[in-house]
Amino acid sequence: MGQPKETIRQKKSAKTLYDVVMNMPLENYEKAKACTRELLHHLTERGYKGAVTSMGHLSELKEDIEGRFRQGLFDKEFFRERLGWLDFRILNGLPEAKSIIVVAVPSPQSQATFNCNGQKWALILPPTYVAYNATTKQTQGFLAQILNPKGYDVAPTALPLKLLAVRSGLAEYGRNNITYVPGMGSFLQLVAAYSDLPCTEDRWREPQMMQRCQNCQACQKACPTGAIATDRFLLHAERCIVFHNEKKGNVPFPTWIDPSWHNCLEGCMHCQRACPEDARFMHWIEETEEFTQEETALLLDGATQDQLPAETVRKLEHLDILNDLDRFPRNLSVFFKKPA
Ligand code: B12
Ligand code: SF4
Ligand code: SF4
Repeated sequence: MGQPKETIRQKKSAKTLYDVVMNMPLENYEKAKACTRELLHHLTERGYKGAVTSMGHLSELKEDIEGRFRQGLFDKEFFRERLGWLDFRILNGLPEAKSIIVVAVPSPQSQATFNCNGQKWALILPPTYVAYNATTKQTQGFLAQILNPKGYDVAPTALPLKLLAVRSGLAEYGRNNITYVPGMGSFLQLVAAYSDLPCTEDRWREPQMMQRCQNCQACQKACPTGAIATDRFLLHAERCIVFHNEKKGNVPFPTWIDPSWHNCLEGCMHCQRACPEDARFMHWIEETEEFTQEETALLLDGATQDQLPAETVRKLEHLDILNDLDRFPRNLSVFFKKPA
């Protein structure tokens, strides 16, 4: 009581929020605040969840990843192949960006059934695999549709989305290193965009693990490769099946991967299937296709797009796996060699 307003603000708030409040005419601040509220409301109406954080935190995201790199915590091949493209500069314009918007979009599993040797093999494609790029574009378009009429713009990012979502207050980490949003489990795709919408309510925080994980190791026990290790929280990503079954088709699986560990056409669901937070989403399968004995044989043989019947191409397009044809001989053969 009785303290000058400025001192109170300085004490309570993160410097970035303070900067926003102090450097902006009050009416602009109120406009941004109302606009953020409206944006979050529109996202909720669509079944999404979102958070807006200040651009001031970009350097912390960068340092988090680069710091771990300097400490030698990433396998070199994994880092080069999977994280080398991260970029903490604002890409594609919007030099006036003031915030980063991160959105969780609910995402189901899909299923491809293959007929081989008189048996059916129903293989899952995990959440996010179908329409990944389309979901990103549509969500960024949706943000633009809401913000453009208010005079704000959006631009794409190339950021580590889980870290961003957790630190922005939208999600929490599971022990399996996947992020969870209340009401969505881990069945979600993360999408982010830079915006010149000022951040008026920053919930930036240290990385959080779900409370539920404190007394649970179900994912760790279910992971056959030891990727979810006991020696540290950070995933041993080079041990994750997903890292290997998403590689180009001419790269064979390492010999230490037991064929019985494979459980998806691409990706892996062992640690999500074991997770009590995901139990109620496990039967959520949307897009499905079945491939005949002849189609399966062609895919196993490594047929290219122009060697496939139009109907097969349609099915593959529907499941968004037409560009992954080169992986099929490797990824499928492990199942057909296993006992059903
Ligand atoms: C590279 C990558 C992979 C790699 C590496 C995964 C990994 N865990 O890093 C591989 C190919 C293995 C992979 C697999 C999968 N992926 Co992927 N992948 C990515 C990508 C491109 C980058 C992820 C990344 O930033 N990794 C770098 C590490 C360092 O970041 P991090 O995992 O957040 O690690 C932080 C924590 O460990 C934390 N930390 C460290 N110590 C401690 C201690 C405590 C106590 C706490 C709380 C935190 C903490 O600090 C680290 C950051 O420095 C993102 C897309 C994107 N643009 O971000 C998708 C993304 C992460 N993938 C996604 C999915 C769906 C998957 C799979 C679930 C798919 C599947 N079912 O097959 C699996 C999950 C495997 C797993 N258990 O993590 C989704 C995740 C959605 C969600 N619900 O979280 C993303 C976000 C794509 C998207 N747009 O939605 N993926
Ligand atoms: S996705 Fe599979 S291999 Fe990767 S951490 Fe989870 S259970 Fe382990
Ligand atoms: S299985 Fe258990 S420890 Fe693993 S993410 Fe789910 S709640 Fe957390």
